[in-house]
Amino acid sequence: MEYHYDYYYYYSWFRAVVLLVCLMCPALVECRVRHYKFNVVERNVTRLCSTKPIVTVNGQFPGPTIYAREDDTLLVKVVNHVEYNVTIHWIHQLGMVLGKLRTGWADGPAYITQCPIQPGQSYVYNFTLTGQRGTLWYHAHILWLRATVHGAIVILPKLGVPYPFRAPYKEVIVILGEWWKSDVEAVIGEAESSGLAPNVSDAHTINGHPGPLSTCPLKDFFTIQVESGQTYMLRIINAALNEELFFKTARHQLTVVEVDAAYTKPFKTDTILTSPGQTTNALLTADQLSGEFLVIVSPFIESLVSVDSATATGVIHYSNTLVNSPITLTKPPLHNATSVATAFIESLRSLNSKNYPAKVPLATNHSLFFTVGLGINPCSTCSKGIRVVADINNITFVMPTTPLLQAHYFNISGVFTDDFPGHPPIAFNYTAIETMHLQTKYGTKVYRLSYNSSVQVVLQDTGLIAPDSHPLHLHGFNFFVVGRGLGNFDPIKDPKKFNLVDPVERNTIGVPSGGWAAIRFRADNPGVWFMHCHLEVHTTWGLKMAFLVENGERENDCILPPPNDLPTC
Ligand SMILES: *[C@@H]1O[C@H](CO)[C@@H](O)[C@H](O)[C@H]1NC(C)=O
Ligand SMILES: *[C@@H]1O[C@H](CO)[C@@H](O)[C@H](O)[C@H]1NC(C)=O
Ligand SMILES: *[C@@H]1O[C@H](CO)[C@@H](O)[C@H](O)[C@H]1NC(C)=O
Ligand SMILES: *[C@@H]1O[C@H](CO)[C@@H](O)[C@H](O)[C@H]1NC(C)=O
Ligand SMILES: *[C@@H]1O[C@H](CO)[C@@H](O)[C@H](O)[C@H]1NC(C)=O
Ligand SMILES: *[C@@H]1O[C@H](CO)[C@@H](O)[C@H](O)[C@H]1NC(C)=O
Ligand SMILES: *[C@@H]1O[C@H](CO)[C@@H](O)[C@H](O)[C@H]1NC(C)=O
Ligand SMILES: *[C@@H]1O[C@H](CO)[C@@H](O)[C@H](O)[C@H]1NC(C)=O
Ligand SMILES: *[C@@H]1O[C@H](CO)[C@@H](O)[C@H](O)[C@H]1NC(C)=O
Ligand SMILES: *[C@@H]1O[C@H](CO)[C@@H](O)[C@H](O)[C@H]1NC(C)=O
Ligand SMILES: [Cu+2]
Repeated sequence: MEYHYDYYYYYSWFRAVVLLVCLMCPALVECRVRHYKFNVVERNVTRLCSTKPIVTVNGQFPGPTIYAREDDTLLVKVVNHVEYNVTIHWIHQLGMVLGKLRTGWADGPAYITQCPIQPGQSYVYNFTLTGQRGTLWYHAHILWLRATVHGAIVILPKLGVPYPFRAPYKEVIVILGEWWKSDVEAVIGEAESSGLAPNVSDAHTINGHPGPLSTCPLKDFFTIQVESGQTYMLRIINAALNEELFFKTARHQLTVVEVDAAYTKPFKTDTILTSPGQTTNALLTADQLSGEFLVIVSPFIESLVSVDSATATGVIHYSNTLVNSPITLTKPPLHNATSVATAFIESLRSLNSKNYPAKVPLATNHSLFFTVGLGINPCSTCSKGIRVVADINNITFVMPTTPLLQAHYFNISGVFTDDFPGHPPIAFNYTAIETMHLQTKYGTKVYRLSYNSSVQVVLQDTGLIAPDSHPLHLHGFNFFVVGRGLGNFDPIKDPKKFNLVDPVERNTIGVPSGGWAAIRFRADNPGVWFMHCHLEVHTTWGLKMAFLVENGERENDCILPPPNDLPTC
C-alpha cells in the first residue's frame, strides 16, 4: 500500500522534479524513474588490425551501462540514426506498475511485440524492473545487430536491502563477445542466400577487446585493477552471437552468487560456463599478494562444426605489482570439456531463502514436449539446392510482417495461427543421427496458454543432422530448470528425479547437445512472448516460436493498449 502511495505521489506531484533530478543523477540516489537516451549511430572501430563501421549505442562498444534499482521504471528513448531497422530487448517484462502488468509493448523483439524503429524514427521503451535484481543486458533484437548493439543493465537491490552475500568492495562489468573483421550483416546475408552456415567470428572479446595475446594486440585490453585482500563482483554477460563460452581466471577461484538476475546458492568454481544471453555474477577475492593474472574466455563446443577457437584474454592487475612482471598464465578447458560444463551447470541452485523463495510450480496445467534441432529443406535459389533450417517440433518459424502482439491485441487475422504443436508430430530416437525426416514445415504459429496456468516444457535436442547445444531463451518470464539429462527424455523415469525444491531460476537454458532440459514457469504475464535459441544462427534458421498468454479475468491482468509512439510497419 505504502509503495503504491509512494509511487503515485512521485508521479502526480513531484513528477517534474523527479524527472529533473533523475536526468542529473545517473548516480544511485533514489530515483524511481530513470531516463536514458540511446542514439543508435555508426562508428568506425579497429580490431585485429582492420577497421570497419559498426552500429553502436551512443558511439560506445560495448554500449553504455544502465544503472537502476529493483522496482525502478526506466524510460529509454531510442533514436535510430543508422540505415538499418532497429529494436532493443531489455529484461523480462514483468512490469507491475500500480498493480498493472503493462510492459509487453517494450519487450523489443522485432515483429513479435513491435514494428522496428525505422531510420530517423524513435521510440521510448517504458518498463519497470520487477522481480529481478542482479545483472541483465540489453541488445538489439533484429538482424544480427546485437553483435555490437549491447550493454549491461545493473539492477541493484531496493534501497536499504542488502545483497544476500557480503557486499563486494567494487563491481566490474565483463561483457563477452565475438568479433568479425567483415561486416556482420554481410556475413549472415551471405549465409542466407547460400543456404549454408555463416562464417565463424575472427575473435572472442572481453569488453570489446580480444586482449594482449590476440593475433594483433592493441594497448587497450580488459584489466581488473585489484587491491590484495579485497573482493570484487564480476558481472559477466555472454553477448556472443553463436558460442557458449568458458570464463576462467589464473589462480583465482570465483564464487557464483547470481545468474540471469536471480540469486543462487553461492558456490566456488575456477571455470564459469555461460551461454549467449546468460548473465553470471561471481565474486573474486584478490587473495594473491601482487602480480598479474590472466583471464581467459574460450568456446565450449562438443560437435564438430567449425568454430572460432581464438581465446580472448585480459588480466587481473594487483595495484602493487612491479612494472614488467610476468603474467601468470592459465590454460583454457578443451573445447569439448563436457565434464567441466556439466559440473558447473549441476552446481547451480536457487538461493531459495526466506526473502527469495523459489516459487516452483508443483503441478502443471500444460505439459509440453518440444524437440529443438536442425533440418534441411529444398531451396531452388541456394548454391547446393538446399537450405539448412532449424525448428521446434518440426516447425521452422517464419517471421510475420505484422507484429504478433499487435495482431493479438487488435484481433488481426491472417498473421499467425494458434496451433503450435505441444508435441513432436512423430516420435523417433531423437538423439540418434538420422537421415530420415530431415525436412521441416514452415509456419507462424503460437502456443496459447490461459492466464496463470503453470507450464512445463521439456526441451529435447535432436541429432537429425548432428546433435548441438541450444541455449533457449524465453521472453516475459523467468523459469525454473527442474531437470536435465543426456539422451532421450524418459517421461516415466526422469520426472521422478526433478528438483522442485531449489532448481536454478533463469531466462536462458543451455539444452545439452544430445540431451534435454525441463523447465517450469507460471504464465502470469499476458501478451505474446518469444522463445528462441540464443545462438543467433539457429534463430535465423527458424528455431523460435511464441507463447500467447491470454488475459486474466481482472482488469489488472489484461494487456494495456499500446503506447502512442509504438512504431508502425
Ligand atoms: C568510417 O571511415 C570511412 C573511411 O575513412 C569514412 O568514409 C566514414 O565516414 C567513417 N564513418 C564514420 C561513422 O565515422
Ligand atoms: C510509462 O508508462 C507508465 C505506466 O504505463 C505511464 O503512466 C507513463 O505515462 C509512461 N511514460 C511515458 C513517458 O510514456
Ligand atoms: C566468408 O569466408 C569465405 C572464405 O574464407 C570468404 O571468401 C568470404 O568472403 C567470407 N564472407 C564474408 C561476408 O566475410
Ligand atoms: C576433445 O577434443 C580433443 C582435441 O580436439 C580430441 O583429441 C578429443 O578426442 C576430444 N574428446 C572427446 C571426448 O571427444
Ligand atoms: C478483440 O476481440 C475480443 C474478443 O472478441 C474483444 O473482446 C476485444 O474487444 C477485441 N479487441 C479489439 C481491439 O478489437
Ligand atoms: C538412440 O540412439 C542413440 C545414438 O545412436 C543410441 O545410443 C540409443 O541406444 C538409441 N536409443 C534407443 C531407445 O533406441
Ligand atoms: C516434418 O515435416 C515434414 C513435412 O511434412 C516431414 O517430411 C518430416 O518427416 C517431418 N519430420 C519430423 C521429424 O517430424
Ligand atoms: C495464480 O496462481 C497462483 C498459484 O496457484 C495463485 O496463488 C494466484 O492467486 C493465482 N492468481 C490469479 C490472479 O488467479
Ligand atoms: C491449473 O490446474 C489447477 C489444478 O492442478 C487448477 O486448479 C487451475 O484452475 C488450473 N489453472 C488454469 C489456468 O488452467
Ligand atoms: C524496415 O521495417 C519496415 C517495416 O516493417 C519494412 O517495411 C522495411 O522494409 C524495413 N527496412 C529494411 C531495410 O529492412
Ligand atoms: Cu540452437
